[in-house]
Amino acid sequence: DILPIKRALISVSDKAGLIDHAKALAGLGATLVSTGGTHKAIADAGLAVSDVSAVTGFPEMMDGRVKTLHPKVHGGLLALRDDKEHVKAMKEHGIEAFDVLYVNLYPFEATVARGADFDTCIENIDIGGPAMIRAAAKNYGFIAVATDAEDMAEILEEAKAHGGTTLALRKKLAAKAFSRTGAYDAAISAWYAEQLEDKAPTYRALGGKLRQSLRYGENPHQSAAFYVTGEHRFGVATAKQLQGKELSYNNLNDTDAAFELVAEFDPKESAAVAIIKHANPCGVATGGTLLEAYQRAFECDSVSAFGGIVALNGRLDKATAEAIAEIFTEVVIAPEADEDAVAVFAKKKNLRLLVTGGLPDPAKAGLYLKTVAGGFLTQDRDNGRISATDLKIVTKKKPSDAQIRDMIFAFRVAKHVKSNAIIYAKDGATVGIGAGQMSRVDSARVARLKAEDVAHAQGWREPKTIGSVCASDAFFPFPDGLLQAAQAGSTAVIQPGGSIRDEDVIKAADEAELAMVFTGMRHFRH
Ligand code: 93A
Repeated sequence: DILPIKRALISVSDKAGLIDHAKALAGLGATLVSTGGTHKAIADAGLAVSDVSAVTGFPEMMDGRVKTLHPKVHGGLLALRDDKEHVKAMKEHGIEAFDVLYVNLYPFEATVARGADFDTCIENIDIGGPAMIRAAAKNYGFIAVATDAEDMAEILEEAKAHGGTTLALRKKLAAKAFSRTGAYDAAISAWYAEQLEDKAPTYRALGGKLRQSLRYGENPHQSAAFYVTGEHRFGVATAKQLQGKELSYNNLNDTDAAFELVAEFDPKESAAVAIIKHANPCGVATGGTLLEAYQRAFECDSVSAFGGIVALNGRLDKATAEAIAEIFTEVVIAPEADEDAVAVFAKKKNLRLLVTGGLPDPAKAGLYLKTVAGGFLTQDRDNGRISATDLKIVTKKKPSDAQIRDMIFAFRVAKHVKSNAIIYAKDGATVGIGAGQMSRVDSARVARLKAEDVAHAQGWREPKTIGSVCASDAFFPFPDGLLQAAQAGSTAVIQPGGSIRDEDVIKAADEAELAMVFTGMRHFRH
């Protein structure tokens, strides 16, 4: 089943590595046939190559839309050479067989990604390329098909070792070829659906440029796309993906939540790591090395961290990458990554690694959008941040410096947690997070429960909420939520204040011997 390479057809848009591959093919004694641009590149390198128009007897025409769509090409790709009728047809019509097809397609995905206009995207839909790829893949018994430089390298390696390609390799390449054309068509259909529904002009009017048609939205029956506004220099919208599968709508949403959260913490002051699930953090930690911060963030709720998204505010190093790689993680995002850290993830094919070059500025103004039935709401980005000087101590007990540091940390985290948000924190790390409950008391209870579960699972004597601080994204309307925090073991509380029952809440805090501060700023996130 060894098929020698006597004749190869090459038609590639991405010409990286082309000359080396053409040389190697020629070195194996193969005759080369190519389309216009590819032909020129090979001929310029001084190699013998014939033009496909010499094979078809037709010039490339209609701006190159028709160059390889001809029986002399497709007959040579599809003919079953052990079938008498096929062989007869080849002889009759002067069709010569190809043993290798190397095609990479018009860069449709990249054209959409750079925000090209409709007509340019259409012109970048390859027709002849996929037709040849599918023909050769169907006829894997008699031809090897390469859809990228890696495939070509594999073909050459085998041909050098065995004098031709094996059936096993040809089958493997055929399977890959169909998945390539399938993905290509999926990208086209997703982009087209987006255009038809005429959403693009609206989004563009809002200042967005289509970066990517997404496979689907929050759920598979929702179409979705990713637009870039250029509002932030560094962030999810400008991130470079170093590895892993295509990011989904939910990935992007959660990754943004994670990265905007760690950006609250200046890397010059401390390392910060956040682990996110469903847009809420299940652990955030600051201080020490990135590895230590990751371990402490993970410890907050290691069960939920499975399948999470990890954001770092500093350069990803090897040790931290190794710790992250110990469990299944969907996405890792960091401003930068060491080469040996990237290498750690290379084995984790499904893990997506993003680098951004910097952090989004949490203090930057910006626009926030949300649709409602029949309209949309806009508001400023929540870029509010409090510091120690904004705090008003309202209880008899004064918080210590360490408590103030933890309270500011916890309140910054609360800003990134769905309301009602309650955060217990200690030593610069969250130890219990209650998110998205309809009552504040329940959020306080959920946060405590999570901390107790972790303590139980780890075999600790007591939950880490003992001696913690408690942050609430909005005021306590009644003393009950505050008392929950006291029962959980918190000794200091940070909250906006401003309830008509503040007096009752302060009294309850004094009775429970809590220190409490008001921020005067609320961080609802609905
Ligand atoms: O415009 S096409 O759809 N019509 C064709 O007949 C055709 N044949 C090959 N595009 C076609 N190709 C594509 O041209 C290949 O898939 C490849 O991406 C590109 C190579 O063109 P050139 O060799 O002129 O740079």
